[in-house]
Amino acid sequence: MASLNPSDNLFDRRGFLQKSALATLTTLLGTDIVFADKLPQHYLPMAFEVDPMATKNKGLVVLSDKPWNVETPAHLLDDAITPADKLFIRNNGLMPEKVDPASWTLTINGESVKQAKTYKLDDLKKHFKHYTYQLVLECAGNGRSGYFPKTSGNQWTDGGVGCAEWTGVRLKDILADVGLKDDAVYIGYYGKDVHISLDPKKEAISRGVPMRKALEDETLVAWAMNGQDIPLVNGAPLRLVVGGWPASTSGKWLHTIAVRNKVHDGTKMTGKSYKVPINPVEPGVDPPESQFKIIESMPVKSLVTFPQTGAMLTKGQTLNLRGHAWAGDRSVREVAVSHDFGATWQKADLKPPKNRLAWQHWTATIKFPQPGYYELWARATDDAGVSQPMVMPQWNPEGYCNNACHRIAVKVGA
Ligand SMILES: Nc1nc2c(c(=O)[nH]1)N[C@H]1C(S)=C(S)[C@@H](COP(=O)(O)O)O[C@H]1N2
Ligand SMILES: [Mo]
Repeated sequence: MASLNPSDNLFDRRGFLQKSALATLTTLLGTDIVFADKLPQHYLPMAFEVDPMATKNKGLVVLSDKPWNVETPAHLLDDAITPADKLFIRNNGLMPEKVDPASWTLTINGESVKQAKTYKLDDLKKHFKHYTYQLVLECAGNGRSGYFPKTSGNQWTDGGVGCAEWTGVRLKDILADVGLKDDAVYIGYYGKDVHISLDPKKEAISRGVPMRKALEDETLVAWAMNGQDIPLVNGAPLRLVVGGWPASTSGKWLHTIAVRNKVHDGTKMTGKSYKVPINPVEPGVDPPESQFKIIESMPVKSLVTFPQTGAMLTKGQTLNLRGHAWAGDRSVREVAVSHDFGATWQKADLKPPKNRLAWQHWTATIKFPQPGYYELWARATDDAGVSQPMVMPQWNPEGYCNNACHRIAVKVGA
């Protein structure tokens, strides 16, 4: 719909939209930008960045097909619990074509086990107590497309996240049964997928977490998702589920867990993968490897899942806006929404999580003062008082952890 001439000088000296530019935008939009005077510096309404009014009825979006990476548009994440057909897919290599649960085994080995031990999948189910938790999985690269300058990797928008209900046994129960040495520092997983080059000596990915996270109650070795077998793409028949941390730590097609006496050094634990600079860098600056640290708990974030961006509302209609919020290892204390580019905020009604590390649902009722174009923003604050940034957060060379406020665009008819 709206298109702008890139040579147009839209902003004045101070970075605010020029009056003349505003007139052009209004013509292109076909309606008034109601809170145009509240637009932050250098802020271009969404309608001119992407085309929010044209995304209606779009399904899941394939970001790459080899390896397979698929994201879920925000409005398709409206369910309280993400159903299997709406959970994003992030593969680093080529997934196994088929798996056999009857012969599947899990081996626990590594420098820091007293003795390696192998369990059949059935034995895991028989020997250990079962637990079910709702756990948020979010790819650390979710939101990458929002970084400028652009960083390489899959250009996730908002949909590399979901919260399903996982059933399995606690990793800590298995590790206690195996017996650990005092020098255990980290765990590392190994999965049955293969490197994209088909070189059997290379792994697609082999990441892990420190013992303190591995031993949490909610860290599961799971065989079921939403009460059914895990879908093959999401790691059947067995996967690790580590809620609140980069989902890259939740190993799929899991066959081995190594208990390490040092930080796990598998594929994508080294180099700059899943790491951010220790000290904040100027956008575009890529410091040496020694200046990076591993991402642990993910930052506070939220999504507007209803309505869909592009919704057309009638004059006088009140809108029941809703979505989810999550905060890595923390919980969410408050969600606020704005319909005037962040000039004023209204507190949303926020539910507690079903269990630790589950996402929380929120709703808010919006009344619009007059017809025109609006953007609706949501902003979550975690239990430590940390909120989502309204614009791009700290830029980093690999484009991780973009937790800027999600916003949708709506029009209210005259
Ligand atoms: N074995 C294996 N486990 C893996 C991956 C992978 O490619 N292979 N991808 C990781 C990454 S980067 C993410 S974000 C999540 C994605 O889980 P999903 O595809 O079930 O949504 O799985 C993680 N576990
Ligand atoms: Mo990921």
